[in-house]
Amino acid sequence: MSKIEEVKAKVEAGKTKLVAGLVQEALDEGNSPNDILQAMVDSMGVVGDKFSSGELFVPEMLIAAKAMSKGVDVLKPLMAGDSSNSLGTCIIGTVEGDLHDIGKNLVSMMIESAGFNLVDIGVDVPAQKFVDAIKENNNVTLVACSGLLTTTMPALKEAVQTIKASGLEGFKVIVGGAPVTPEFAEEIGADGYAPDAGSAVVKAKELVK
Ligand code: B1M
Repeated sequence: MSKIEEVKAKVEAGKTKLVAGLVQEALDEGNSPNDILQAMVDSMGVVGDKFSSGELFVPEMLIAAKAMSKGVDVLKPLMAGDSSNSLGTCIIGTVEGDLHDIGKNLVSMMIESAGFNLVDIGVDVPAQKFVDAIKENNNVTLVACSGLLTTTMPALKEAVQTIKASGLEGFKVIVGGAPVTPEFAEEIGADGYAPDAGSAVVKAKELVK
């Protein structure tokens, strides 16, 4: 088994203590951070499928997520890019009722690398908290709302509409997460949508330029 396959297997199995070391070994073998990251994202897909089919339960999903986070911590410094913060401040959070944060954290990592000052307001974020964060931070140019559950799509809508109704200006709102579609993003009044962390950066730069 290659190191990258080992990383994948240990994330799936939720081996929290082993993943960071294996990610480092995979890097030492010459694998790129992107390939290792993709392997871990694939693992979460497998975990999700096993959850859907009743093979795994919430605690196993949680521990796999923790294992992946340990691996991402090792990759984060290697994916750092422009630290000038020249693109302004980005407020990011997962919407109310939703505890999923791996996707948000990956989007955060990429957006920060692109040159934004990143303010992560966490998970289960009520709509008004996005507005408060915009008021509390300087030079906010982007607000990013993540949602992973079909049941929290209404919360995504509420977040975007509350932000838009606040009367605050000078920023764009981008949404994303597995159940979100470009049509839904448009329908709820978001300025942009991205299907993954890589395209979130492209869209973020396009929106604030
Ligand atoms: Co949950 N979960 N989960 N879960 N979980 C999913 C999402 C699910 C698809 C699993 C399944 O059934 N196959 C399913 C949702 C079904 C649906 O709504 N259609 C589900 C469910 C049902 C639930 C619970 C309801 C289970 C229960 O309690 N019965 C519960 C809800 C809790 C809550 O939030 N209130 C729950 C709980 C959990 C854990 C807490 C155990 C854990 C999360 C831990 C954590 O995040 N710290 C968990 C996990 C780990 C998953 C899966 C397995 C993995 C999620 C993940 O991290 N993926 C997931 C199955 C799956 O994804 N296939 C599942 C990897 C990550 C990199 O991808 O988050 O999609 P993702 O992010 C991507 C893109 O979506 C996009 O870019 C990211 C990177 O490319 N993106 C954006 C995300 N945000 C973006 C924002 C943007 C742009 C792009 O702009 C702002």
